[in-house]
Amino acid sequence: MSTVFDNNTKPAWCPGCGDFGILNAVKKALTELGRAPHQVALISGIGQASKLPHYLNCNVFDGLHGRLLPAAQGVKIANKDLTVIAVGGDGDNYGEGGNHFIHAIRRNVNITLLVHNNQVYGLTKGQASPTSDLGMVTKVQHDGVLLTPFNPMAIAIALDCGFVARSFAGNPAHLTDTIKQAVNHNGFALVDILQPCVTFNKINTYKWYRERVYDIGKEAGYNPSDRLKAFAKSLEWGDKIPIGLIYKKDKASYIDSVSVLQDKPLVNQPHQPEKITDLLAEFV
Ligand SMILES: Cc1ncc(C[n+]2csc(CCOP(=O)(O)OP(=O)(O)O)c2C)c(N)n1
Ligand code: SF4
Repeated sequence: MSTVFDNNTKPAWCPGCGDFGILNAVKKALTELGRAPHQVALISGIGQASKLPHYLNCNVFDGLHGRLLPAAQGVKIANKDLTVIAVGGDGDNYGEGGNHFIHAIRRNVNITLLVHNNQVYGLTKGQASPTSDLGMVTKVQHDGVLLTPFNPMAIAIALDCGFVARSFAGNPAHLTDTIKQAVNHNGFALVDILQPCVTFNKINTYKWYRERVYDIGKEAGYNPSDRLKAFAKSLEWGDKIPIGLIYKKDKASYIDSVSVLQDKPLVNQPHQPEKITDLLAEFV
C-alpha cells in the first residue's frame, strides 16, 4: 500500500519480522484517520521496534532506551494539536521503561502507546525480556527464564488505564482498527501487539499465536467497561489469548484537566523568555 507516510527507506528488519505488519498498519490507520504527515509525531526508544519511525514520513524523535514515554508526553503537552504515538518494544516499555509505563498511565496524557511485544530482546540478539514465558531458553538464560512474566494488560487495568487493548501483527485488519480506536481515545491508550520475532523467538511464532488468539470483540456480551471481567480476561494466557479492546473507561485526560492547556497549544501561547532570566536571578 502506498501512502503519504511512505519515506522510501528500506527497513533493516529480518524478512518475515512482525514489525513489517505493524508498520503497514500504522500507515493505514493514520491514512484512514485522515491525518497528514505534519500533524503526526512518532516517538520511540531504542530497539528493533523503535526503528519504526525511521520508515515514516512525519515528525519523529528517538529517545533513549525505555525513555520514549517522557518524550512523547512532553511533545503532546507542548503541542496538543499533534497526534502523538509512542512506539517501542516490550523491553523498552516494560523493562527499562517500566516506571515510565506506570506513571504515564496515571498521568493520562492523550497519547497512544504501541508496544511491539515479541517476548524477547530483538536488537541485542535474543536475551529474555520481561514478557518472556517462564522456562524459555535463550542464549543467556541457558536453564530457562526463572522470572514471572510481566502482564501489561493486568497492570494497566489495575491502574485504571482508560484504553487497554491487544492485537496481533499477523492480523492486519484487526491491528489497523485497534490503532485507529486507540488514536481516537481521549487519554493514554495502550495497544500491546503480539509481534513474532522470527530470528530469536522460535516459540511464540505466527503459528503459535494463530492457534491461540481470539477476538474478544466477537464474544457475545463482552463489555469492556466491566473492570472485573476485563481483569479476568487479562489473566488469560496460554491455550487462549484474547485480542481486542479488553478495558475501556472514559475519564478526564491530562490535557482536559490542566487549565493552561485549555486554550491554544503551549507552542502558540505568548511567552516572555526574559522573565526566566529574572526568575533565575532570584533563585540562583
Ligand atoms: C539503558 C539501556 N540499557 C540497555 C541498552 C541495550 N539495549 C538496546 S536495545 C535493547 C533491547 C531491546 O529490546 P526490546 O525493547 O524488547 O525491543 P526489540 O528490539 O525486541 O524490538 C537493549 C537491552 C540500551 N541501549 N540502553
Ligand atoms: S531480530 Fe527479531 S525483532 Fe529484530 S528484525 Fe529480526 S525478526 Fe524482527
